[in-house]
Amino acid sequence: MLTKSKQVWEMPWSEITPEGVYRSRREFLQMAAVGSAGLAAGSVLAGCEARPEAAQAPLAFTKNQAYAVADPLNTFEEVTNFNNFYEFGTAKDDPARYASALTTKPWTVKVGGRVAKPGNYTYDDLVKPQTLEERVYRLRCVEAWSAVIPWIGFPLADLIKRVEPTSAAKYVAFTTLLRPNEMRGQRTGALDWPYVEGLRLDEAMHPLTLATVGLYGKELPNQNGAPIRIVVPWKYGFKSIKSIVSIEFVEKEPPTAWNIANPPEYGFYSNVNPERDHPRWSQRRERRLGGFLANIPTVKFNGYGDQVASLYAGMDLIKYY
Ligand SMILES: Nc1nc2c(c(=O)[nH]1)N[C@H]1C(S)=C(S)[C@@H](COP(=O)(O)O)O[C@H]1N2
Ligand SMILES: [Mo]
Repeated sequence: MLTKSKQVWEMPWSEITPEGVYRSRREFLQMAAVGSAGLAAGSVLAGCEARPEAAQAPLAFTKNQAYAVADPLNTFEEVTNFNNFYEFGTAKDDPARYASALTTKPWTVKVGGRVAKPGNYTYDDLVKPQTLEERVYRLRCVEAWSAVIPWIGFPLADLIKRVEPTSAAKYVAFTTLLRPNEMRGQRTGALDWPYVEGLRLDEAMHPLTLATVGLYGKELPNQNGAPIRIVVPWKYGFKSIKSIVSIEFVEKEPPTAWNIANPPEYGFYSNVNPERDHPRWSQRRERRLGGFLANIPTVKFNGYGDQVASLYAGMDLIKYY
C-alpha cells in the first residue's frame, strides 16, 4: 500500500508488486538478459513461459501509427497481472486471480437518457460496425504508476454519433456491471457498487477517448475490463471505467465512484496534473510498471496536452481537479 512517507518510485518493486508477479518479473529479466534485446517483449515472454496463452480471441485491427509512445511497451504479463479492478478485490493481483469468474458473453450495454436512439445494444451491435484500431497509450494511475499499453478499440465518438445525443446532453455517465455472485469485491464495501464514472460530452467525444475492447492483439482479459471499457489517456486511470453496461446521456455532472468514496482526493475531472498533488502524496513523478523507469516526471495531461488542453481553456484545474 502507498503511505504518506514513501513515494511509489522510492519503494522496492517487491513492496508494490504482489510477490508472484515480482518473482516472474525477475525470472523474465534474467531470461531477457540472455535473449536478444531486439525481440518484442511479448515474443520473449511467449518464448520462455511454459504457461499457455490467455484464452482471449484474437481481434482484426489496424495499427494507428498516429498514436505512439516513445517509451517501450509494457509486457502483456505486466499489464494483466497488476490491475485496479476493485470489483475483484483491492490488491493489485486480485483481478488477475479472480476475474475469470466473470462471464462476458452475452453482454448488453444500455444506452439511455438524452439520446435519439436509446436501447439495449449487444456487444456485437456496438462493436461489429466499427473498424478496430490499435493505439499505444499510457495509462497513469493516481497512485503514481504508469504503463504503456497497445489498446485496441474505436473512438467512443463514433458510438456516440450513432446513438444521436440530443442538445440537452452535456455529460455521459457510465456504469460497470453489478454482479456480486461473479465479482467477489462487490460482496465487500470497498466502494459503492456499481462503479460509476462520467465525462463531459466534449471529453467523451474527443478523438483520443477510446471505446476499448482489446489489448496486445486480443480481446480484453477480464481483469482489464472485458468485454468493453473506456480509456481516457489524459486522465488518471480511475476515469477509464471497465466492463461497462450502461452509457447514459445526462444534463448534469454525474456522480463518480472515487469521488463518492473520497471527494477531497478524487474530483470529477481528474486530469493528470503534476501541479495538483493527491492530498496524501505528490503527483510530480511516477514509476513505470515493470520497474525499468522509476522516478520519471509526470507530464500534464499525461503528455496529451497539445490535443486536449483546449478542452479546459479558462478553467482552474487546481479547483476542478
Ligand atoms: N469498474 C472499474 N473500473 C476501473 C477500476 C475499478 O476498480 N473498477 N479501477 C480504475 C483504476 S484506479 C485504474 S488505474 C484502471 C486500471 O486499468 P488496468 O487494470 O487495465 O491497467 O482501471 C480503472 N477502471
Ligand atoms: Mo488508478
